[in-house]
Amino acid sequence: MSLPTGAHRRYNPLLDEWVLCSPGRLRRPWQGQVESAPPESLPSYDPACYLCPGNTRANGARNPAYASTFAFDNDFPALVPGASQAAVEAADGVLVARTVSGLCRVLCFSPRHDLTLALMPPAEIRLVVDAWADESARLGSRDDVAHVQVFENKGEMMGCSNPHPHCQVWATGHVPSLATRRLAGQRRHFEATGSDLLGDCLARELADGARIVCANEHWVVLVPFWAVWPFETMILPRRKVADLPGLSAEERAALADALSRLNVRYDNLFRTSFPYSMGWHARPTDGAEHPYWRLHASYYPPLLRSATVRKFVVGYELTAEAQRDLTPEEAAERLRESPERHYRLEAAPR
Ligand code: H2U
Repeated sequence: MSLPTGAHRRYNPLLDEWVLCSPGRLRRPWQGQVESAPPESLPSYDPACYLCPGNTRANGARNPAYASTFAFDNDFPALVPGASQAAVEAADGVLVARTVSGLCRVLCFSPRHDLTLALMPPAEIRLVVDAWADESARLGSRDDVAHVQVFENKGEMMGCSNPHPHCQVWATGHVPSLATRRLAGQRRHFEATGSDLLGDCLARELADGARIVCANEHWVVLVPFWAVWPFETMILPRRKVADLPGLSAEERAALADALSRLNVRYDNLFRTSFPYSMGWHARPTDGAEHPYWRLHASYYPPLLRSATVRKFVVGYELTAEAQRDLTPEEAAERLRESPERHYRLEAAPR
C-alpha cells in the first residue's frame, strides 16, 4: 500500500478511532520539559522494598523467600469482590453510577530487585508467562469475573511505584470500556468479512514488512499501522488463540523469546531502562464465545526523542484527536535496527 507522504489520518479498526500522522514534524526544536533518567544500577536486594523476598509489605504481611515469581492480593485494591458490598445503580437519565466488584493481584517477576524483563533470560521470562496464564485462568474461571486485565507499569515516568520487577492483574465483574471497544471492533470486522481482524492485519503486515520489529515461529512484534505512541508496539500470536491460558508450551517459550528481544531493543534504543505501560488483551471471561477475538499485547512507551524527552498527550490530542510525528514505519525501522544484545551486558562474555 503506498501511503501519503504528507499529513494524513490513519484508522484504528480495533478502537474505531483515527490518529493524525504528521511526518517530519520531529524536526521542530524542543525547549520543554526534560525528565531525569532512571538510575543505571540498583541493588539485587533492597531491605526497604515492599516486594523483595522476605520483606514486610506496607500492610504488615511478610513476603515468602520466593525464588522465581510471586503473586499476592494487592494490599490496596482498586476493587473488592462483590459479596462484600451491596449492588447499587444510580441513574437519573443522564448521570449514571454503578457498583462494581473485582480482585486485584500483584505479580513479582523475579526475586531480584535489579532486574527487568529486558535483563532477565528467556527461561526466567517463561515463568512470568506461565504466571500470567495461571492468574488469568484462576481469576477468569470465577463466576463473578467477566474480564481479566494483566498490565505492567514500568518506570517512574509511567507512575510505577517501585522498581522491583512486577505487574498487576485486575479482574472485574464487568467488561471495561477499552475491552468493550476492542470487542466491538473485532466483532464488526468478523460480521463484515467472516475472518478475524487481527489475523487479517497480521497477514498484511507480514506481506508488507515495513512495520515488523521482530518475529519468531509463533509470535510477531510490530508497530501498529494506527500506533499513537512514538514507539508503541503490538505482540500478536501467529495462531488465533484467545487468551494466555490457551497458549501451548512452545508458544509460551517463543513468547518469552519475543518479550526478551523486544524489551532489549527498547532499552538499547536510548540506552536507558525503557519506561512503558503494557497490557494483555484477552477475550473477556463473561461466558460468551467471542470467536473473533485474538489475544494481543500492547506496549505504550512515552519516550519520543531520547531517554529524557517524552511525548505529552496534551493540546490537540486531548481536545481533538491523537497525533504522532514519527511515522510507524520510521519507529519500526529504528526498533529493528536496535541491537538484540543489551547494552549493559555488552562487556559480559557471550
Ligand atoms: P505499581 O507500581 O504499578 O503501582 O504497582 C504496585 C502495586 O503494589 C500497587 O497497586 C501494591 C500497590 O497497591 N502494593 C501492595 O499491595 N503492597 C505493598 O506493600 C506495596 C505496594
